[in-house]
Order: sequence, then C-alpha cells, then structure tokens
Amino acid sequence: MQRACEPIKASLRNNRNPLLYNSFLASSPPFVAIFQFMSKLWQARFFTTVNQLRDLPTTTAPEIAFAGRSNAGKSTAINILTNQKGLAFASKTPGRTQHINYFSIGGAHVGQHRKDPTRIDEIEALLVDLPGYGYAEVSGSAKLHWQKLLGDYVQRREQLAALVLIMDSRRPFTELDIQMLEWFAPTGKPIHCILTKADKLNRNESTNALRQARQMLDSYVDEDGEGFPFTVQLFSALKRIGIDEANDKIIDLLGLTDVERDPNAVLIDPVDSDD
Ligand SMILES: Nc1nc2c(ncn2[C@@H]2O[C@H](COP(=O)(O)OP(=O)(O)OP(=O)(O)O)[C@@H](O)[C@H]2O)c(=O)[nH]1
Ligand SMILES: [Mg+2]
Repeated sequence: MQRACEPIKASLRNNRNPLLYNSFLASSPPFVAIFQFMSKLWQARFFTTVNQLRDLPTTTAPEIAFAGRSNAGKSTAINILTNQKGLAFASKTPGRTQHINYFSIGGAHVGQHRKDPTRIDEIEALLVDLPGYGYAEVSGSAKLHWQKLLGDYVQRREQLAALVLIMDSRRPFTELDIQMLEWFAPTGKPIHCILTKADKLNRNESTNALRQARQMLDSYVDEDGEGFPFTVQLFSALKRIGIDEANDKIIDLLGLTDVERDPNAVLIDPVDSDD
C-alpha cells in the first residue's frame, strides 16, 4: 500500500497544496495508519468575519484569539501555524486586518470538498485573527471603536479559552499590549506571549528578550500573591523558529489532541521580511 501510493503522494507534494495532499491521506485509511503527520491546525479554514460584537458566531467550540499591535505578525503567525499561505491576510501595510476573522478547525472534510459548508456543530475549535491596535493612521473614532470592541471581546467572550499576545521581539509590552494583558488577566484564562521576528535578533538579544519578558510576566500577581497563567516564547515565521512550540501550546490551550508530525510534510514558503 505504501509503495503503491508513493507516486501519487509525490505528485501531490509537488503541487504544494497541503490540503489536497492531506485529503488524499484522509481518503486512504490504511495509509493514514502509516503516515500521520499534519498538525490539527493545518485543517483550519475560513469561517466568518465580523465587525460588531453582536455578530460574533454562536459557536460553542473553544476559541483562541491572536491579539497584538498592527504589523506585529498576527496574520503571518496564523498562516505559518496553519501551513496555508493566504489564509489570514498578511501585509506590509499596517492596519490590514480590520475585522475579526474566524478560522474553524473540524466540521469539514479537510480539503476533500474545499467549498463544502462547514458543519457548525462539528467545529472542534476556532482561531481568531483580531484587528491590530496602535496603528497611528486610523482616525480617532475608528480607533475608539476597535479599542472598545477588542476590550469587550477579550473580557466577555466566554468561548475564548486563551489569548495569544503577539509582540515584536524588538519592542514588546508597549502600553497597548499591557492594556490588553490587563484586560484579560482578571478572567484567569491563560495568555501565551509570542515574541515574533526573532530573526531580527542575535543570540544574545534573543536570550535577553525572553528573559525580560518572563520577568515582566512574573511581576503580575493576584491579591493572594499568586502568579497568572502567562507563558512566553520566541518565534520567527521567516526562519521558522518556535513553530512547533507555538503549535503544541495552542493545541493544548484549545484542548485538542494533535497528530504525530512527519518531518517530511510539505511546508509553505517562508514569509517576506517586513524591513
Ligand atoms: N522578519 C520577519 N518579518 C515578519 C515575521 N512575521 C511577520 N513578518 C512581516 O511583518 C509584516 C506584518 O505582518 P502581518 O502578519 O500582516 O501583521 P499583523 O499583526 O497581522 O498586522 P495587522 O493586520 O495590521 O494587525 C509583514 O510584512 C510580514 O511579512 C517574522 O517572523 N520575521
Ligand atoms: Mg493581520
């Protein structure tokens, strides 16, 4: 079985379409038993986009939101983690993600019928790409609208299992990042900080950035002197640093079980550097 499938497998790989490739594996049960390699996050597909809290989906599956300053690399991180180049719209122009974009995991026959409707009751988890904050050129009223929307969303959304706070490793914990952290901390839910663009730092700078971030997070304690469930890691979409660590953390925070990964799986090309 393994040998018979090899030419088809190779041709699908050459197509560089992980969905097609995965669908082939999914449709070949004996094969799957031999090669189970993709992350569950690779199953992500666009679900919906919303602009007002009242339009948030009525799904009950746990969701994890990617928050951070505009241009920090949220959309890029989603693309790398889902291994889909164009899933979340990443761009050199700050302020590109202006709506709340939802991507679903589960509820679809991965890649087999790309356009088949997602079965809402079968969705296992959702990834949420939030609009970036701190983008200077947004008008005052639009800024207020987004700030209120983000604050209300992270504080009130019950389905939100955890927050991924994406920060540029060269300038983490800006005033608005701290505001986001302090909005969410009282919920008692975990925050996983991802220090992106680590390719811009040398080894020493990376070590320092991580240590300082840990110190910053450890400085938060509740009224009983207990720390918060905050974690941090380095990440680079460009050099593929920290991708497995982020994947495993997100899978865990969403309560999913990942499949074993194959080191030969087809990966999307690295992103363009922004500067
Ligand atoms: N060097 C480097 N550049 C990166 C990395 N991640 C993202 N970028 C670049 O940073 C720019 C912004 O990335 P996005 O993912 O669009 O940022 P965003 O946080 O979604 O921005 P908004 O949608 O405006 O909130 C793009 O040019 C990316 O290619 C990285 O790890 N290293
Ligand atoms: Mg974006």
